[in-house]
Amino acid sequence: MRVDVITIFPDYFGPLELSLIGKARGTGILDLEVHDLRTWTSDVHRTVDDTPYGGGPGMVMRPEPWGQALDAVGAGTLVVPSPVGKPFTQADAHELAALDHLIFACGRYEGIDQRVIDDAASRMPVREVSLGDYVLFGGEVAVIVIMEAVTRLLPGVLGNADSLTEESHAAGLLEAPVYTKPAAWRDREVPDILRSGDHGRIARWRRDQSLLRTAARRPDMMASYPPSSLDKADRKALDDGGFQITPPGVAE
Ligand code: JAH
Repeated sequence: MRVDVITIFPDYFGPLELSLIGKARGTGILDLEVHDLRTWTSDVHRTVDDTPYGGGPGMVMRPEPWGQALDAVGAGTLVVPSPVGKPFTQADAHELAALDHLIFACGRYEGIDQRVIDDAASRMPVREVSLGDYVLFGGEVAVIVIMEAVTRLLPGVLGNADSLTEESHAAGLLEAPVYTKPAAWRDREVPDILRSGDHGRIARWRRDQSLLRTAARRPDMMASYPPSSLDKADRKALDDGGFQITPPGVAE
């Protein structure tokens, strides 16, 4: 996979050398280039921002350097982190992991002149994505997050292929808690069931924990979980945990 990152702060991406992303780079799985947007300025001050038309606070990124930068890296799928983007999900990470050229545009200030995104969209797929409902100083940290989510899905990167298949089985619910040795630590014991060797009961316990955690912490996820995916044992776990569930075929 080819990845181009365009930013006014290339130094943000230095730590990627150390991580799994760096390992993927070494193997030829990932060809990553980080570009300084100021490369494509022509004035002595290498200006990347200007005042907003219509007034208002802050500054907006000028279109000319962005246009030249995007022309230089060529066509791919343009990913633009923004607080006004669509929520970025694990499904998006899988879709991006299947592509061979990603271009990440890191905005700063109040954002990038909208014509840059509209012009790019006339030549290539563009995704404006948000990592959550909060505002950062710029897109750099969001790009690092998205790159980590995507590159760990590339064939040959994770190392433990089982982790990815297990993940997809549990899709739509939070994972159960995990434990390792020692069996007792600071008077706290690992649940007996996990040490029983009874794989059937362990799977049931983990399923119950997933359901109860999701219902308690992520009512939004629980509400969109297909009721047809809840069997008798699932419903009992939720009911025993004090969570209200609508039986199948009963309208609200
Ligand atoms: C802020 C450009 N949803 C996380 C997120 C992503 C990007 C930005 N903020 C939050 C951002 C200022 C300028 C991008």
